[in-house]
Amino acid sequence: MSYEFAWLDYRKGVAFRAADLFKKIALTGFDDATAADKDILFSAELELKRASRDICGQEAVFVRDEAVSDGINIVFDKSLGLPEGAYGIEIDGTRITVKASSACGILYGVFRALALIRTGRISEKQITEVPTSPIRMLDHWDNPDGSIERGYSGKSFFFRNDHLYVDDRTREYARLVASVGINAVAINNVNVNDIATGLVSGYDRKELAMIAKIFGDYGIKLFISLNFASPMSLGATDTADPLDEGVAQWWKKTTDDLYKDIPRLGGFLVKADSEGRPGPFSYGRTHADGANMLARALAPHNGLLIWRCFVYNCQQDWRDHTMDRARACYDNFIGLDGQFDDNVILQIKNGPMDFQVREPVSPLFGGLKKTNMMVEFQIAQEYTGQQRDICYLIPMFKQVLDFKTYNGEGEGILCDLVTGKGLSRACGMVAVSNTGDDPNWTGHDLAAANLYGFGRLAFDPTLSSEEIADEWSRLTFGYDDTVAEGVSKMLMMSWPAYEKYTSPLGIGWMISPGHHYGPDIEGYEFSPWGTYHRSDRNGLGVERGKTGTCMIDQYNEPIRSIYEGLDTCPDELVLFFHRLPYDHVLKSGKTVIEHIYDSHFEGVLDVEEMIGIWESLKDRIDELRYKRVADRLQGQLRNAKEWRDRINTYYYRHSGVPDKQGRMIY
Ligand code: GCV
Repeated sequence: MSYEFAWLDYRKGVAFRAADLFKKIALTGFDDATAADKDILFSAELELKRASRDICGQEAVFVRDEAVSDGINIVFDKSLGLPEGAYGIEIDGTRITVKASSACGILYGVFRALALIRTGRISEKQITEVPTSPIRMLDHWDNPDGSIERGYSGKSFFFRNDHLYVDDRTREYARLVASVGINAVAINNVNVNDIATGLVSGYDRKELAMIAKIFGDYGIKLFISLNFASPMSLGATDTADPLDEGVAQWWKKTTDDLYKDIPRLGGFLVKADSEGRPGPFSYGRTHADGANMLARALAPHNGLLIWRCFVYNCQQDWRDHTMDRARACYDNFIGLDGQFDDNVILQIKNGPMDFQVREPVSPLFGGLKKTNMMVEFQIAQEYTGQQRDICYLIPMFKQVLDFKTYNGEGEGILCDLVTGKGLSRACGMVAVSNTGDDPNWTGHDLAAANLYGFGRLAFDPTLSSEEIADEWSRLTFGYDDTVAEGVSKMLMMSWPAYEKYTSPLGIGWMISPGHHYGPDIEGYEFSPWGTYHRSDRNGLGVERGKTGTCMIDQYNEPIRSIYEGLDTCPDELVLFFHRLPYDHVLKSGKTVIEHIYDSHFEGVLDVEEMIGIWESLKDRIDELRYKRVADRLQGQLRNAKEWRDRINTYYYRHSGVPDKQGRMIY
């Protein structure tokens, strides 16, 4: 499948005085670099070549180790002491200087300088950027047969017909994600089935090494998702017990062999004891036992073991109101705090449930004090419109990152905890990727803003959602204020719109089972998955306070009291934490039922407004992309109306309360 260049299409965008800038490019310190650094520096050089050609139609003239007064200076100098990945950019008339002490810093600085040129921001004189998260990662849920679990942008470009696949697109992908600072990528699904199990032990090793090399050229470390029961599944042992000497030996040898071929491998990612995957529970062992055994195999190679905390009982009895899936992540891991080795990182989903349009922050972040943590977001829009509906998730991620956990070390802002502020911990941010082999990478053209935005945010969480939207729009659609304003407005209204027309007030789910697109209010209500809303004629919601499952007690004070109190719990989460009657008056002054009706009518109006904005940009956007987005917007409108009418009708029939405004409810 052919591919487009997304936000890296240098033919788009106006460059002020660009031709002058590209007259001469001086590379300093490149020749003294190590071999690994040289590979990354070479990618930066290629980028400048490409930009010169595409932005101003001229071949770049490079000089070595001399400063130019008109043009671009790239200075690789370890003695500057800038941290890994950090860079400085100085702009002075017709001279731009990019400086860094690491090869990645040079690469990121070059990408940034080019973005500044293309967005016309070269009036900013001096910039120094230090990446906030040590690890900025994408997890792909790609399967060897080419399918992608929760993939909405075509097939995998890593796998095809049960084999790894390497072509131009592999490099183009690395370039794309490195341009926003991504430095770690897991290429295979965390549900590791059949053939994928063999990836650690030799299957398609040549191709795996090729991918790792291409990633390495862009400063990206390759991670492999593994099957906890690999030695058993591959017939080498008759157990996967993490405390069994034979099992540990198998992992050690397997890991040593892997590093012989792929010396810069990042490490492993593991989903264990979750949704049918094997794990230490089968042997009466803890998740610390399981993680540490693997971490010890990786430690001699400086590898990292990323262990997911998405562990819950998916065989729940819906009749049992005492069990609460929202408690599971905390309950399963809090007792293990301090028991994990230094090279283990716990990967915790942003919310206690599963990537819903609105969830509180997982209480585990504020509970763990002695454990490395990463926050896991999902930019694949599994529950948020599947890249058919627009849902710009950066504002949600920012709310999560800004959350104060009050973990006993001051406010314990989540962003600080996962970026290791003040501590030298292994930690960071990860997103489940939203890419596939569709020409535009993300199915919906506007979904690329989430890919771009996640990388930018992981690098610099102080950026605002609006800034990221504006920057992405200008880089993608060209330098046009009207387009940037319109597209940014659409993006900024999209998450609230999606929340309005889907499940109300933080309760989540109500999504079609299995594929998770479109409404099915009782689809999961009598299922074993633990995702209930328990609506009846009296009200709806799960009581998670003191009179219910006590999940609220997992939070630290003062959050616990805020969520417990009906007068303090924020409206948008009130049905996540409490069971309420339809006539309960929210802080907004509306009753629950009024809120349900109003928000659903508003959500559809918001989609109509987005369509209007897009139509107003028709002559400013190329035909192909204009039409692709226009078509998807019509689909989004149909979806929003379906949700509105089903939800409103369901709650009208359950509550018997008519709509005050007499709008059409069926
Ligand atoms: C990879 C959700 C998804 C699953 C996914 C799982 C996970 O339950 O529906 O497809 O499996 O999350 O994060 O492991």
